[in-house]
Amino acid sequence: MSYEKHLTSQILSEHLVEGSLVPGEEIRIRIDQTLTQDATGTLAYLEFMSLGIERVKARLSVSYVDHNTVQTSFENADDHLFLQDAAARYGLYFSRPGNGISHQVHLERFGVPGETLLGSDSHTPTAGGMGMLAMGAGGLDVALAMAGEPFTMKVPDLTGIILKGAFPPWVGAKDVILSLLQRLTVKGGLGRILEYSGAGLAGLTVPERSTITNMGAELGAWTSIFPSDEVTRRFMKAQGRVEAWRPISNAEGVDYREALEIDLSRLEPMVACPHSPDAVVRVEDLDKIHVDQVAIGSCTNSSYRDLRLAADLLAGKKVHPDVSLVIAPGSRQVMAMLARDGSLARLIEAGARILEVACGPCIGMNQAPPSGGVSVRTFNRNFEGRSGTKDAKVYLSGPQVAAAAAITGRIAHPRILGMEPSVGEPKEFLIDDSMIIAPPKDPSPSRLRMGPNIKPLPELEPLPESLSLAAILKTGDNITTDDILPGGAKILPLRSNISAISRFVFAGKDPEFSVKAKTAAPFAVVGGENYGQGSSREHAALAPRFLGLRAVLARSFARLHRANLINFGVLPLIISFNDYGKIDQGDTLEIKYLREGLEKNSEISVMIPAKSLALKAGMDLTSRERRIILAGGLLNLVREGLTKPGMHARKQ
Ligand code: MIC
Ligand code: SF4
Repeated sequence: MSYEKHLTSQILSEHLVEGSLVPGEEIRIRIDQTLTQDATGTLAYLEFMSLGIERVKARLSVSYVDHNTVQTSFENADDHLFLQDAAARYGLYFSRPGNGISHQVHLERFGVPGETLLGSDSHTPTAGGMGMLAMGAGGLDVALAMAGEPFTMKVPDLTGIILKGAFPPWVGAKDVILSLLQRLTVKGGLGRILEYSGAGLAGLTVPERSTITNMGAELGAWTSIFPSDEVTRRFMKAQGRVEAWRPISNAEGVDYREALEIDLSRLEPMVACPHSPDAVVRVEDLDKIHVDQVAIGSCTNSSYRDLRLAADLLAGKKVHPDVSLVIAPGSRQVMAMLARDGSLARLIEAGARILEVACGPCIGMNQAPPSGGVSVRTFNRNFEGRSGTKDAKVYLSGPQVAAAAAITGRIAHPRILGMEPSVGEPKEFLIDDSMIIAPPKDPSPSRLRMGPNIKPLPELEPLPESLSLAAILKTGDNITTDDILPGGAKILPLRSNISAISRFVFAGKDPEFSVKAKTAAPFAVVGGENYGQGSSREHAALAPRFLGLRAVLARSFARLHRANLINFGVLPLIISFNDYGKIDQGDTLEIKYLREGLEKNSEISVMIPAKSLALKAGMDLTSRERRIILAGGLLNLVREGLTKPGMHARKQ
């Protein structure tokens, strides 16, 4: 495989600061753009401020407010003010609450093909739909990118996804990614970038491509990317930004060591069943399922075209009396266009409940389903309890299946609605950037309002020589960051206050977990495969660390969560299937000569004295990662100016 000729490698080469483009090697790349959203952003700006840098150095940085928009108390409103002030002081664009979901707005107003984007949200790869190399990261990594530091990553393997044919009626972009999830599972993309190519591309608009790259996050992929072509040019022209367009695609004759082909014409409407995005089946294969709620929106499916399609399907009909239909448009641009062309009126007349332009129900920030209820959502995640209702059953689908469910009250093939309306891409989008505040040209130290819930970052201790850890929790496979630190309207407003939010660590599994953890500290958690899948929220690493977490022993880790654990000085140890079986919740684990073992990056011995057992745990850490853990976290290391490879950790 010639790595240099691929789309991804062209972008990586243009941005390479250090290292060589060999899969598995560590490289450092220049980041052109960053984005944050409010739920991860407050911590990211606190981290940025602690670096003591006066102005953002990335070419373009945008701070969005889209998650915590329900203001039942002062916390979220205070966070919004802090973020607005921080943007003005440090030189970022600020997208005000009400302007839209970061990923949708970024596509519309800021994305540039061929550039790199690092965002403190796992769905940052949405911008891969327009040919950006867009990656999710923890807030601290994004803070460093804002400070002008190159981003460190391992060169991922590439998987080619070759698209051919065109969609039959009632099938759309969501069915492409759902069928990939069915084939590859939530672990299928680990360590890989998915590159899309083939004759089928021509029929996919940028928002459709972005639905696919958005949900590449659910495959566990580093990111996903489409070429930038004539379709991309048309999209950017319609957004009034054609001057920022450039073509970028694979060179002639590239091949992939691993490639999958998808014939779009053979796809059928699909749904992901509770409680995992890869529990995918054909709609036709489901028995009759009664639906209580339908939600259309989220960063996956709330482009103008998606919502216009839903409005056209609902036109002249009424929402089924047993169903509550909610609509959350992805951006103010989308909402305004729906209002102007009459789609909004059609949705309202059909009986839809119109929510504000934000993440809303996707993160449990509204519209939790009824107890035991069934919700059909055009979203990307259906993890247990994420909707806010523990026993709800959430199905993920495209807008066609969702509209059919809203009208009929059951999950059914949308062909029962008659003919699929044809909805094209607009030639011109409605452009009004008045809800985006540009940074002042000459920043002067301006005010920085920090409400009482915004607390300083906790100080973290360096790694000790030995650890005696209580294994207070043993989990199964595919534990999500929503399991580790849930979202929802009660907990999300505490994102700026680590001490307060730490009370909710693993609260869905055991409401007393944080109390037990504090008593048992230092402690370890034992996990199965793909530990920490899902969100980029670094709170899921920092809050347990604050309670006393020093090591997670798992069979494998999701990339983003692993990076966040390391950034906060927690050891991600890899154990075998056999050893996983030998550890019980409640065991005490002894690890000796830790610093020495880490400096050598060798396997370390984990003893369970009560069982007279000695297990081997792998580390597979890069030299930079080892230095971060030894220092007790990335901030400690950065403060000492020791982030560059080849530099030695301080002696403690
Ligand atoms: C999510 O979809 O889980 C979130 C909420 O957008 C997260 C970020 C967060 O937890 O703030 C993500 O995907 O990274
Ligand atoms: Fe927001 Fe949901 Fe997208 Fe996360 S997945 S950014 S919560 S809309």
